[in-house]
Amino acid sequence: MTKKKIVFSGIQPTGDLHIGNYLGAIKHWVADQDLCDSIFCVVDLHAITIFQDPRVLRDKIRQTVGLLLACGIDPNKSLLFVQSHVPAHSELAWILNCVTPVGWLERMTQYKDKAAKQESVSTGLLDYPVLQAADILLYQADYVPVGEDQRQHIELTRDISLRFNHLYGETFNLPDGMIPKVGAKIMGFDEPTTKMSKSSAVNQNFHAVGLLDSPDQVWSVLKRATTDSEKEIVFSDDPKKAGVNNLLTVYQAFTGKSRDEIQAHFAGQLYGALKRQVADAVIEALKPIQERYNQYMQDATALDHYMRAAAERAAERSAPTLKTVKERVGFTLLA
Ligand code: AQP
Repeated sequence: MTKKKIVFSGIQPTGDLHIGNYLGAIKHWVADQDLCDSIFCVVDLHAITIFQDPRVLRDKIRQTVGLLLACGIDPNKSLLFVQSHVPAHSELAWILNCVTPVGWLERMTQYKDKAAKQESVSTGLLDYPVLQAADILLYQADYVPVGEDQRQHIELTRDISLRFNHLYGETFNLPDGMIPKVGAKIMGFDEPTTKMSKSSAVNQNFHAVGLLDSPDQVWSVLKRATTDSEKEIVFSDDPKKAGVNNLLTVYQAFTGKSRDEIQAHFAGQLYGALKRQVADAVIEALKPIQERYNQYMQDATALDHYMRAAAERAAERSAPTLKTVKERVGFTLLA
């Protein structure tokens, strides 16, 4: 029997997960669980690269674990754990810091975008992709399923892997990013030329649809979605049609229908009808997720128990790679 490919991906507990996170990443994590040896992580160490209110963060970490389970991550098939519960991530990140030139990090577009919005930029924000590389390389992942925004970070992980291997001998795998064909970059409904993001959703009330939003909330966002002054309902790369294109992309990703089928269906309809049907498709997809989420969150003890067991499994799995790395760089290991 051929060995299953190792898949690793993470998500930040920085706010309410939205349909962009779902369509760009989570949905594919769920779909590939049977085929792959999957490892998923709630990356709370990444979250604090920008200040988080500790009480809110604590809740969001639990909520994110509950939501991922509710979306269909199956603990019997995949390993889902919280990053700060496994110290090996921080340890490997430090070692990788020492082989990563600062210039590589200063070039990252996500760093530049996020730094531009901060009064004071933490060293952690600059270092974010090195911690991400540590997450991935610690498990010798073959594939990293992510949205389009993470493409550059995966390239950097490969560069760090190559550099470490060059300096210290073959140690890490070279992981590949897996970016979906549909839904890799869902845009904000208020500003369809900007990526939908949790942090923007906090200040702008029709930016995103959250996975826990009620049908009324979903409709209140979608009915205000920015479109254009034309009438044509078509997929288009024209920035002027970005709003309509985004609505159609969300519809396509949730219904699984083809582009041709969708364009034929909406031909001659008005934008109001498009928005209503997109909202209905979203509401229908979110309903079972929300029902399962409410069940998971009712039993806090079971969730804690799950998180502890998962952290132990992750620590066990990551230990051999960390040990090899320490040996390679010349640390003295105690027997
Ligand atoms: N708009 C999006 N469309 C498609 N995929 C997306 N992802 C994020 N936004 C979109 C993918 O979701 C996964 C988890 O993302 P993350 O939480 O680790 O961080 P992020 O990319 O920084 O997400 P946000 O929502 O924009 O969070 P904040 O505002 O806190 O920075 C990743 O695979 C990502 O590609």
